[in-house]
This record gives sequence, structure tokens and C-alpha cells, in this order.
Amino acid sequence: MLTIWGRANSVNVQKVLWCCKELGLAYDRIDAGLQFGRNNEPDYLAMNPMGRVPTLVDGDFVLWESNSIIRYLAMQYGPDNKNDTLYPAEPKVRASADRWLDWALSTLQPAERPVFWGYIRTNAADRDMKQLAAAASEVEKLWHVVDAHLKGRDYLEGGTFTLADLVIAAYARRWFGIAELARPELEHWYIGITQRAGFQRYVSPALT
Ligand SMILES: N[C@@H](CCC(=O)N[C@@H](CS)C(=O)NCC(=O)O)C(=O)O
Repeated sequence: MLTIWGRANSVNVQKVLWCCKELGLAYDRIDAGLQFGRNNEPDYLAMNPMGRVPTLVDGDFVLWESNSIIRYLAMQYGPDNKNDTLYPAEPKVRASADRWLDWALSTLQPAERPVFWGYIRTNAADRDMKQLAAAASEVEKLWHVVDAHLKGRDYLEGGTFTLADLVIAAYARRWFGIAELARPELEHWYIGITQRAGFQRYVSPALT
């Protein structure tokens, strides 16, 4: 049995939960982070010295970093252990999917995090609207790049639903919880993804 540590309203935890659903994996989840605490206690830090969520425990194997966790799950538990759909084995398709995972953590999340926190986790009276509008306009530019890439495609890479779609859609849900769906290609792709059971169960719930 897998154990996933982390609160269910964390986008990085949501990716892992959704990935488990795509792969049909059972798991126990233990709340940790923010109001649940635990992530800075010694036993947690022994598993994950970053004190962040999620952390995956699979028997005696412990792994942190959400994108590394979903890659591991797809490789370890995907069909035939090769998973040629969720995490395609073909090197060019895999690398193309991987770049979105890397881009999400290196570029998209740092840009969207202040916007998410500003609108969702800050009281209206305490918001710096000028700063938030400037930050949101930077995030919008990033979504325009995704929109342009999606022209003529149903999925980000390889013609099937992959980890790239899973990760980018998890952030898209946060963005569209705040902003308008104003780009046709992005909207077409996103609406398709929202039909997936894992998205509906783990990512779609109200932003908190
Ligand atoms: N790059 C890491 C980021 C992990 C991270 O920053 N997680 C946030 C939640 S999204 C966290 O642990 N925040 C502190 C907390 O919840 O107490 C990953 O993708 O797993």
C-alpha cells in the first residue's frame, strides 16, 4: 500500500492523487502541511528534509518532489511497467512531456503562486491589487504560450493524455478559478481534461 503525505488542497499533492487515480492505485493519505502541521516534525523531516508536501512512501522507498513522484508511479505501476500512455516510453515524446513538468515547477508555479495566494488565501481587504494585477498579467502571458502550443492538438504531447496534461491542468484549474477562460485552444484542451474522473475528484474541488 502506498502512503501519500500531504493536505488535499495542495496542487502538488493533487497531482499525485490524480496520478494514482489514472493508474488505479490504492493509497492512504495523511494530512500534513499548513493548518495540519506535521511537516516540520523530526519524523517527517527524516522522510523529507525539505519539510514540504507531498511525500510518497512505497514500502521502504520514500520520495519527495511531486513531479518525481508521478514519474515514479507511472514507471513503476503503469501498464507493462513501461507506461506508453501516461508517461510515454518513446524518448522524444517522453522528453517533450518532461519539459512541461520542468516548466511547471521552474516557471509556471513561481509565477502563479503569488496570484493564487493573493486571491484565494488573502482577505480581500489585505490584497495589494496593483501588485496582484501585475503578477496576473505575467501568468496570463505564460498561458498564452500554452494556448499557442495546443493549436491543432487535443493533448500537450504525443496525441494522448500524459503526465504533461495532468500537471499543466492542475495549475490551469487554479488559474481558471481566478481568471477567465479566454483562449480557444486552451479552453478546448481544458474542457476535455475536466471530464477525467481524477481531475473531478482531486483537482476540481473549490480552491482553498
Ligand atoms: N517542488 C515541490 C514543492 C513542494 C511544496 O512547496 N509544497 C507546498 C504545498 S503546494 C508545501 O509543502 N507548503 C508548505 C505547507 O503546506 O505547509 C513539489 O513539487 O513537491
